[in-house]
Amino acid sequence: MATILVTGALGQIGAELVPALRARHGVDNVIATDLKVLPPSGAAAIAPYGHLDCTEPHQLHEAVRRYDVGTIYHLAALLSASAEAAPQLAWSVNMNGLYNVLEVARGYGCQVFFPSSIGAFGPTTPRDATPQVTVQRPTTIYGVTKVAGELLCDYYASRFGIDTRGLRLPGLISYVAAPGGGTTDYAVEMFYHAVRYGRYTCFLSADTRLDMMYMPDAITAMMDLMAAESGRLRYRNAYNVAAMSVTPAELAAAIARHVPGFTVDFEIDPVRQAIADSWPRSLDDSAAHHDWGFAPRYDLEAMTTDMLARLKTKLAAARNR
Ligand code: NAD
Ligand code: AKB
Repeated sequence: MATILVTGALGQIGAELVPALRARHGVDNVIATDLKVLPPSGAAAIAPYGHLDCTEPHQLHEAVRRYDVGTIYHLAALLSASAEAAPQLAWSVNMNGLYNVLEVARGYGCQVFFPSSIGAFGPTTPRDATPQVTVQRPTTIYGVTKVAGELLCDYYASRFGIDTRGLRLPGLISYVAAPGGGTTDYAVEMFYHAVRYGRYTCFLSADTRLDMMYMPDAITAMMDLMAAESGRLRYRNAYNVAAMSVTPAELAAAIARHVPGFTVDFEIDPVRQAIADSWPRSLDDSAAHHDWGFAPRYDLEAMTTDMLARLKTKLAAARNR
């Protein structure tokens, strides 16, 4: 088979997508790449691994040629809060990086996965049961790059016949790798602080409602979308997907049912609160259910139970090392 290349593979999603792809397609058929240069022992642990800066077209071209790549999962990007702190860099990585990926895909006929986000919507979007097709006027640089990315992927599909596919992902909750500078990071931080300290100071207000998903469901969704029969996909770029719509107060209550005495207080970060307030509270993901069988397994309670159990095991193992 032609191999799979993952950009931004050392991030929150890549840390779990790469092992899942390798389990399905074979270790040597999945090339992990990232901007980060790893020491030889680190690179060997996740081999095949290579340094790749997606803003450098020749590096992408060389990797795709050398490894006979047929599919690219393009994860490299700056997330919403990091992007707002460095808008010019965010444009360069998120837009030029995607453009370079699409151009190399055009040259070599690769299939491309592009992760869009709830950040592709803005304050004028209907905030509840946000439709698949609706107003997209985001007010963050992250959102601007996500909408432009969706459109660019659509363009490469219709103009050049490139098999581009995408998801509008909600905030992802996971325990393997830390999140990388997003607005929904509070949800992951809350779990770590609950296990370590029994208390957490949240940077979003108690009633800020956003969609979330547990990472195993996100990984399954990405792989299922990429394997779906092409003719069934009415919306290539990108499908709304969600699993639970929660507030910090509701997440704290769910954790407290397992961690007695857990408390949360609030110190609002105005930048991230403004970003969250411009995003939908819940997405309508019926098109994903209908077109390619999207079916998340984890609701708030199931995710919380699994997340706490795995995090406790992970942190205990780290302590005993
Ligand atoms: P992350 O920040 O954890 O990881 C991104 C990775 O990209 C990092 O390892 C970083 O080193 C790498 N990177 C940065 N600049 C690069 C460059 N120039 N070339 C190559 N690599 C570079 O992000 P993530 O959470 O894994 O998200 C991956 C993708 O999914 C992003 O496009 C993000 O917008 C999208 N997404 C994530 C979430 C979420 O909650 N995690 C939600 C919606 C969408
Ligand atoms: C972020 O908060 O930036 C991401 C996202 C929802 O796109 N987690």
